Amino acid sequence: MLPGMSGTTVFRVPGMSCGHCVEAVEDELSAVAGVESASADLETKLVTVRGSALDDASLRAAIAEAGYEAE
Ligand SMILES: [Cu+2]
Repeated sequence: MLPGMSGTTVFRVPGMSCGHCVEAVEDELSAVAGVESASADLETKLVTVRGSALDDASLRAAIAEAGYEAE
């Protein structure tokens, strides 16, 4: 991996309301290419995605696939 290619992206997903929402979002994001970890926080509604060469559109599409919208 090239230096500088690894990073963190944070999305706000206000529609998450319970643990199942969190799991659904994390599961979909984990399946995206380059994603090393995806962690959603129910209280802050923030989803933190870590990985390499993350593609913003792909991550947003995964969140949409889970049934939610990233702000
Ligand atoms: Cu829920």
